[in-house]
Amino acid sequence: MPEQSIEQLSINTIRTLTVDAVQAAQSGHPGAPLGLAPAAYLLYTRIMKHNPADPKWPDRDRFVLSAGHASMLLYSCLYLSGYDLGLDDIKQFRQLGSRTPGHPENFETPGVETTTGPLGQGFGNAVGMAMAEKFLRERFGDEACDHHIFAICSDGDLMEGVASEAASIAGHLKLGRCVFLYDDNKVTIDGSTDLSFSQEDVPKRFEAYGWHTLTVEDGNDLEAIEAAIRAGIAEEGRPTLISLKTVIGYGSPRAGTRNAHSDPMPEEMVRETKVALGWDPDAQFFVPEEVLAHFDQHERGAAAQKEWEEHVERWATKNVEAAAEWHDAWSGRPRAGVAAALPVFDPDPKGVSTRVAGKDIMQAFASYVPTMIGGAADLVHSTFTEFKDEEWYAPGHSGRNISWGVREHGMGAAVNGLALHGGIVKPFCSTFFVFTDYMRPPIRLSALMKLDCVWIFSHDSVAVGEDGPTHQPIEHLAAMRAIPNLTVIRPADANETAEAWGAILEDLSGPVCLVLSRQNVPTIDRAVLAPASGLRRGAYVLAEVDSPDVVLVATGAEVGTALAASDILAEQGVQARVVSMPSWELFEAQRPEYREDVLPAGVPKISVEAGATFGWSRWVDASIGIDTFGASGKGDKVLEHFGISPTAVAAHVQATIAALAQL
Ligand SMILES: Cc1ncc(C[n+]2csc(CCOP(=O)(O)OP(=O)(O)O)c2C)c(N)n1
Ligand SMILES: [Mg+2]
Repeated sequence: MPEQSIEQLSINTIRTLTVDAVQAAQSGHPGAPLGLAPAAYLLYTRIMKHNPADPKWPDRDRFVLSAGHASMLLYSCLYLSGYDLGLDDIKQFRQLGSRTPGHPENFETPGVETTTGPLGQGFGNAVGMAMAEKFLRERFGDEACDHHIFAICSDGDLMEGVASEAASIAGHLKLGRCVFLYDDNKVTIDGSTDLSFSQEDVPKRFEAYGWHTLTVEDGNDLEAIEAAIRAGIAEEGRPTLISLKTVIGYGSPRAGTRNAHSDPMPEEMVRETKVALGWDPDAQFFVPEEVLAHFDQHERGAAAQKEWEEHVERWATKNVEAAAEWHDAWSGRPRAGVAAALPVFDPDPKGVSTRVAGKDIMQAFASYVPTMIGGAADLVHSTFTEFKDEEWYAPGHSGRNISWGVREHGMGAAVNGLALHGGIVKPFCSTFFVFTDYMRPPIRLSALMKLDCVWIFSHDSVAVGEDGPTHQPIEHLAAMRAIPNLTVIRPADANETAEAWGAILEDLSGPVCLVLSRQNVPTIDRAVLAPASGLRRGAYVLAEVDSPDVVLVATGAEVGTALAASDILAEQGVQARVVSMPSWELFEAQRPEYREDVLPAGVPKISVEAGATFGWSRWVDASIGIDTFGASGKGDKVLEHFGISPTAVAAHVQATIAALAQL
């Protein structure tokens, strides 16, 4: 091998490992890692505070590779830094069951902070992480929390709207701990960015968001890159975006072209690339000894962590109460006794909407989760997801109530970042249920990553009323239930809402989608009917009869409708058991005997839900629902129009029993 500086040798090791891994897999994305290797080398060896021996210590710097397709850049750096990832893992790149999957997965690979790949999401995650860092630093002090969020994002990341939303709120909040590198290589999959991204001046756009922007003209200029990153770190009052001009596929014959992005190279081209990088063309997965020694971060990382541990210990002895709270925060759980603090609502036929009940419940548990933060996408006066008497999360001071602005997609990605960071217990956000459409990508990723996010939605059916079909969810329950790992809960009344929160805080891990009504629903008399604690089993017999002719299975507001329909049916000589089924997922997790008890075979079962009937055939024989778009009008009139009223349900049930008997 020709002489190279140790820096250059290290950078070229990242590059050649990438080329060999992609070659072995015959798939992957070598282009970005070839261009970005110098920047990543600097971050991992000179800039970031990180410890390969303990990838989870709280005060580490976070690194997000938003352009997740460049995963080999990250895997190479983690391996070379000394994380628990070996050369054999690199050789298994993209193979089934390996710890080096196609895109980075935070649950597969030590040192990967977040799952990335859907462009723009990582950017939003990184902003959320910076929000978490700021909250914790301002609450506990910089002896406990004092770190940075570094991210690499690509052209595709910055074309996606979600990154714009997240950048806008990051600018507003003056998140000075963000230092993002924009891989300005002017190429995306289909060709030059001139095809679709020619007029936009990215730095100017970010300046307009309130960011500090810098440009580095040469992605191989280590001094210039390091100086820019350090200038970003020094800028405490604004997030920093560094436009780093790189060459996609650097070193390969395809450098600078679209083909460099992901196409596997012919063998001869691989050899040419290695020669251009000063490598032996016959060497595969070659890692020079001196690079391993130079790149290894155990010593530096252990020293950084030790320094922090000493700080935090000193701080904890002086601040016993805050230290206990800090400990709770990182446990991810509420303080003991939260269940007893939850309110019990008196029976009331007029009742209260589950969103308003939710407001009272949140105040009751607020002090048990002092680092729970969240808010709404400009709808807090409708969804009521705020902690009363707590301050806003603002540039100078991080209160617990976040005004996300009208940015559902960015909000979702940032909430994932809050959860990924740690220290924030059960972060949440809210909007109208119909706008899950604007948030599906982050909700899906929260489920993939099993993050403890609480996704709260109000205005959960056509009962929204006058705002009409654009605002009336129809297929949304079905869409949320279709996401694996996501627990969807639609409580029937105020007490089920309290139980839902109890389950979220005490029992459940992973994301929860809490679906609440706009309209009042009767608060069920639990002295007469079954207790609301049945919610924790997903479905339970709410109103029993001697010998059921039919079982009505309802969710949310329609539980009240089903109860009223069962009274009408009783007068007509039909005995209807009413089952409240707030959560399919929780019910699914019960023993088969319990499920059989609640939904017995041999008795006709009919679902009642003001939404698409899609999927209900899994549980019932027939469904009463709404399989068209809604209509504008008074909420109760619209419900009636769609057959969701006690009389209409009773008539429908009679007809269904008759039809089923014919079969
Ligand atoms: C939301 C989303 N849409 C599409 C893709 C597929 N995709 C992967 S990379 C990419 C664009 C590549 O361009 P760039 O982001 O500039 O990365 P580079 O080619 O420079 O590495 C696309 C469209 C994706 N991963 N996520
Ligand atoms: Mg690009």
